[in-house]
Parts: sequence; structure tokens; C-alpha cells
Amino acid sequence: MSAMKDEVLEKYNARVYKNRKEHVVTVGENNPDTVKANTRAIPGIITQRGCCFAGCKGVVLGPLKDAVIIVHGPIGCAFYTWGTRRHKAYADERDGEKAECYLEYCFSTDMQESDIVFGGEKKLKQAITEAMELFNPIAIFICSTCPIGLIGDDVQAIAKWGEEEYQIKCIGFSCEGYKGVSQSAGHHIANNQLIRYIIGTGDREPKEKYSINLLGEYNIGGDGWEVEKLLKRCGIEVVSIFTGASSYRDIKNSHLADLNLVQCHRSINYVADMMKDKYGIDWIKINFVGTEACKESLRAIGEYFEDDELKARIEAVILDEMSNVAEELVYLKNKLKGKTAALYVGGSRSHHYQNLLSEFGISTILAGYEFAHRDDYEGREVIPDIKPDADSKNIESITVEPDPKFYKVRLTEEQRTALLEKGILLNEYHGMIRDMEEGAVICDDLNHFETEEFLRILKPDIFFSGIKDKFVAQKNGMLSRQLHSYDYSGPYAGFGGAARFGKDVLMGLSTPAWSYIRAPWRNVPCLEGTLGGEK
Ligand code: CFM
Repeated sequence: MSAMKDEVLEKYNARVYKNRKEHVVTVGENNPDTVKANTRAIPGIITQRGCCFAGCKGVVLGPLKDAVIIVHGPIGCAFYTWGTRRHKAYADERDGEKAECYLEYCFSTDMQESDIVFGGEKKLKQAITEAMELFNPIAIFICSTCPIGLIGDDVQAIAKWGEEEYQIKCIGFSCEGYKGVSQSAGHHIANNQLIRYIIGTGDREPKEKYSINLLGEYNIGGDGWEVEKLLKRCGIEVVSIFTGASSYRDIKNSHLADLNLVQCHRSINYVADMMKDKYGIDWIKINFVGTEACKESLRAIGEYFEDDELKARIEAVILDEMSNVAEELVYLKNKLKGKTAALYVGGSRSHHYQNLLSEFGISTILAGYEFAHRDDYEGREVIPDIKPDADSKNIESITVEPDPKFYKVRLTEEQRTALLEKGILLNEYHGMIRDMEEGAVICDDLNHFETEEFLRILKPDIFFSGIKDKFVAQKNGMLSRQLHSYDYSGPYAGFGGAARFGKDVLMGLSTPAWSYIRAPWRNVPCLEGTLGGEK
């Protein structure tokens, strides 16, 4: 084990050390590098992870604008999901079909002590009735919080009741916060219900020659809108987005698209896989963060459809987009090159933003995910080797059969081989490690203590993370930018987004304020204690 890694981890007691050492890897240390991931965080260690309910309600379902999502549980859980993630959307109309936008509302059963004692099913029915009377939505989703699972309310039965009573789509999501080990479990639960009850139920045929679904794009800060514009410019129809600025109205038609593009692999790979099995729709792992990644992604679509006219249009769009930002990118690179970064985000951005940073000559010296699985680090080929444990076994894993009406074989074997020879992987993701430099540190489920220690030792110029850890870095005199919410800036996707990101980073690095700060605990000790129960 490298000396630096040891310096951080040796402060733990033996039990914690044994656990954490497998989550921390120096790239190139082993052949191949393996990272322990998606296992229980150590109680009390101050992980940055969220819960299963957050992954289901907040992340995957949250951006669907025309569904009323009822948080079945205490009001505190509902507040956490209310406007705390920047997935933007507005009400709109498509082919005469409206999609209302309920994102600014907070729907909850507001469970009280007596409801916990006597059951909350009556209250849930009442909430559905009220939602129908006030908003008359076309879909209602019910998301369970921890106490619902503990007291045993049957949300699936109530969903069925709602569907019959009001003749709408009503779906129960048993995504109690305690399930699994992080929000990742909630992604999976949401994916399962989307394929079971929504995908494949619409009949809106695409109009353009080529159509896609954009999977794992949540329109944070408007990213999804940027990508959609870009694809439309190339003449590619976007049938639906999972789920940024998207709607129940759109995703029910997603099975009619020709191809799936996967941005965030972690949160939506189950839908991508199941759509492949059920409808024969291939997926390509793309990335629209960074100009080089954008070019590569657009070109992969051109290659997939094997159409010279489409390819020419894509090249023309790339040329035009680049002409708007090329000069600025050179300026930014001159200012930023040689800097170092640490990235710590949920389950995919730590990988995606490394491409963009390297365009500016910024190297990533530390990266990690909160809740990703081994395949997000090492590539999907390790999936058969991942040993299921008690926590992963608790999350339902469903398999689907080819749909008799809609299953289509999209490409011949020769076409698949030809794509592979061009370096375009179908239904594959090669993970983050392969794109990282030797000697860089990977840290899975980074906790508060390790964050501070690694930053102290590695001294990156900038730490990209989230609201929970950014102020610790800043109070220690280090610039930090949020990669979840973009610190209320963005969009960062697409060509213009790349330049905007570079500008924001440069602005931060050119602000000397952080170096003037001396945290109070640097002057006098504020607290005394022991770590892991040992002296
Ligand atoms: Fe996917 Fe996300 Fe992410 Fe994620 Fe998230 Fe997010 Fe994220 Mo925050 S779906 S895994 S659960 S890219 S909310 S839009 S920024 S942790 S890296």
C-alpha cells in the first residue's frame, strides 16, 4: 500500500482500517485495480451518501414533471426533496399532448405519530383524492419513506386502488430509505417500476428518420436542454429523456426510439439493459460533458446509424459549435493548465468531468464516487464477479422477455463487429479507472475524515464535490466547486457548457479569498476526542 494512503488510513482502528483499505486504491498499484464498492458504510463515519428514497424519489422520478409524486411519510422527508436538486423543467405541449409541471409543489401524507400507530393507508388514499381534485394529473407516484416499510402500509394495493378509482396511472414505489446501502438502491427500484408500468405503454411514433432516448440525464442546471438542442441540430429526434425535464407523457413512448444513449450509467443502466432485452434497443455510453467527449458521442451516433448524410450534418454542427468556443477554450487552457483537481461526486460525474478537466490541462489526482458499484470503476466486465451480499439481495432484480410486438433486431452481427472495430462499444461501459493516470488515488464512499486528510496531503488546486463537504475545504483555504448543483451556475454540458465551466473554475482560482482564510481550529483546538473508540 502506498505511503500516502497508509498515512490517512493508519489513524483508524484495526477493524475500520481493514474495511476502508479496500475502498482506497492507487491507480496502477495492482493489475488489475479493484475497488470495493456498494457495501455498507461504517456507522458513524460521516459518509456523504444519501438514502434509497432519495435515489428513487429525488433522483430518478423527481424530474418527471407531469406526475404528482406523493411522499408517503413524515413531512421532513418531503422537505428534503423539495427544490433541493436543480433538475429544471417547465410545462409544455408536444403533438397536442400537454405535460403539466408539478416540480414546484410538495406532496406528502405528512404522517403523524397516530398514523404510525394505526397505519397510514387511509391518509394515503385521502392524499390521492385531494391530488386528483386539485390537479387532476395523468399520473400519480407514491414513494415510501422508512416508517412506511416498518409499519407495513400496502402502498402497492393503494396504488391499484388509485388507478381503478381515477382511471389514471398510479404506481407505488417501495423505496424506503433504509433499503440497500445508499441512493443506488432507489435508482434500481425506480428503474424496475418504469419498465414494468410505463415504458411501452404509449403509441407516439417518432417523426424523424433517427430517434433516440437520452438516458441518465437529469437536466441539472439545464444540461439536458443543451444536449437536446445539440441532437436536434443534427436532425436526431429525442423521444424521451430519462428523466431530466421529461414527462410520463414522453417516457411511455421510449420503446419506439431507435437507440438509447446513456449519460449516467449508475442511475439508469437497469432500464438500458432491460430495454435491450425487451425491445432490442442498443445502448451506447456517451458523455456530453467536454467538447472532445461531445464530438466523440455525436460521431458514435452517426456511425451507429451508418448514414453519410447524418454524419455530414454532425460534422457541420461540431464545426459550428467549436467555432463559437474554440478561442475561449484556448484562453482558458492557457490559464488553467498544470492545475490539479480532486473530484468526489455520486456515481458518474467524477468520471465525466475528468475528460473536461483534461481539456484544460488540469489533471485529476483524487477521484471517487459516493455510491457507485464496481462496474462504474472497473468496467461492466466485472459484473459477473460481483458477489451479492445481504443488502444487494434485498433489492429486487427483474428480468424481462422480448416483447412480441415491439422487439426488433437492430443490427446484423457484421454491423456490430464493424462498430467494435471503430471503437464503438455497444451496451458496454468501461468505467472510470481506465481513464485515470497512474498514481492517482481512487476513494470509494469517501468520508469526512478522509476528505480532510487527502486534501491536506495532496493539496489539489480545486476540490469538486457537494454542499456537504465544500465548506470544509473552503474553510481550509481551498477552492471548492459543487459538481452536483454547479453552485447555481451551468449548464456545463455541450460545447458552450464546457467554456462556461472553464470560466467558472478560472474565476474561482483567480479569487485569492480562500488563501486568506485560517480556520478557527487551526489557531486553537475546538474539540478533543478519540477516533473509532480507541485512543
Ligand atoms: Fe447519476 Fe446524477 Fe451522478 Fe446520480 Fe446524484 Fe446528481 Fe450526482 Mo448529485 S444521477 S450518479 S444520484 S449523474 S443527484 S444528476 S449530481 S450524486 S454524480
